[in-house]
Amino acid sequence: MAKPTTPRAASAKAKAAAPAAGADHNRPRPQTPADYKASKEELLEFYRQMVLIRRFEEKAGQLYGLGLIGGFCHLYIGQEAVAVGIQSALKPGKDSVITGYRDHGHMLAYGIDPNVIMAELTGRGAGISRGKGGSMHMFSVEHKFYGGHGIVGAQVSLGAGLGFAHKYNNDGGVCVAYFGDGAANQGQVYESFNMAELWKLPIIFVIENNQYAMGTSVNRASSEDQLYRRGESFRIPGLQVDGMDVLAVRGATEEALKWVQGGNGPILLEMKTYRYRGHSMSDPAKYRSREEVQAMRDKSDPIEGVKKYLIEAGVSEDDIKAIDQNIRKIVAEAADFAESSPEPELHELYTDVLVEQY
Ligand SMILES: Cc1ncc(C[n+]2csc(CCOP(=O)(O)OP(=O)(O)O)c2C)c(N)n1
Ligand SMILES: [Mg+2]
Repeated sequence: MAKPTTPRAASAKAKAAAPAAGADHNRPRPQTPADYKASKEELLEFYRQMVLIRRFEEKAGQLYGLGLIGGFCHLYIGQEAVAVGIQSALKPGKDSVITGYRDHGHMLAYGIDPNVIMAELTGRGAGISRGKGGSMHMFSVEHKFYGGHGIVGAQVSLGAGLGFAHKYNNDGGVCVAYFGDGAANQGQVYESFNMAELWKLPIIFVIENNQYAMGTSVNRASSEDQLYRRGESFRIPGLQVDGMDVLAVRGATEEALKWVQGGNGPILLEMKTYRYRGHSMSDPAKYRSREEVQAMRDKSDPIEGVKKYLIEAGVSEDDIKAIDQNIRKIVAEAADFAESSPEPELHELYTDVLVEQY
């Protein structure tokens, strides 16, 4: 079994890719980002959002076990700092986001109501996709959140389209297209890279490198496992970031936004992160040891990391506990709502399946 490197060991917070051999050394490069300097209030908000994602996902896992959630369900536990750090730098209603099927955490980080996300998971009419999308197919046009996609890598091409729309409409927005380390080996990703750079589209490609694609470690599946270099042959610069540290994530996002908004075209962020749970709810867990997962939890947990920052900023343990209790209440209410609200009516079977826009 190939042993993945830990996010912290692999990068000193963030590093920029060296230009590839033979590259044009005169062209500008993004700066190596610094960690974001958060105020106490911002740290509290990061903590609140990350704990919300963690507790929400734990509850979703429980509801799945009880048979209340059907179909697929991919939990985001361990990766919270990525969505929270990036979303915090975006302009709500202006910038757009698209991701794969591991999408609940992204929606929560976007401030979408936990009740309607949980109700979608349980297939209820009050769910964000009216109970017909489920875990992998959630959207909120209002929040410019464009899903939720089950085809590995497909969202990257769709994201390039969103980037194109921002440019075409000259609306000043930026698209963030998330995908996994496994998706990084899909062909359409590179077709999208080519067009995005050629047309200087305002898009940030974010690889959430959680070290595994289902049961295959990135080192086993990738000839170039330093994924932040993957855009270089298209002249897309890359940054590798400690995705377990929300301040490193936010700092890199600031740099990426500066790059894209400066008219330089796309940029690639590789977030080194880790998922604690199985790929989906059925996972034989034979491809890594318990010790590996435990070591990551002990050394690099993103929530414990923010807690440390909070304590350094003078926030008391009691204040932190009060946030934890409040989040437990919000999640319990979301679960109650999701269990008690009705399933969609039969006559709704064919409604809202296709949105026609001309
Ligand atoms: C085109 C396509 N091929 C294969 C699958 C099956 N599949 C679903 S998830 C997955 C692994 C993807 O891993 P990664 O991109 O690292 O994302 P992660 O699950 O780690 O978030 C695969 C192979 C799929 N859904 N779509
Ligand atoms: Mg992965």
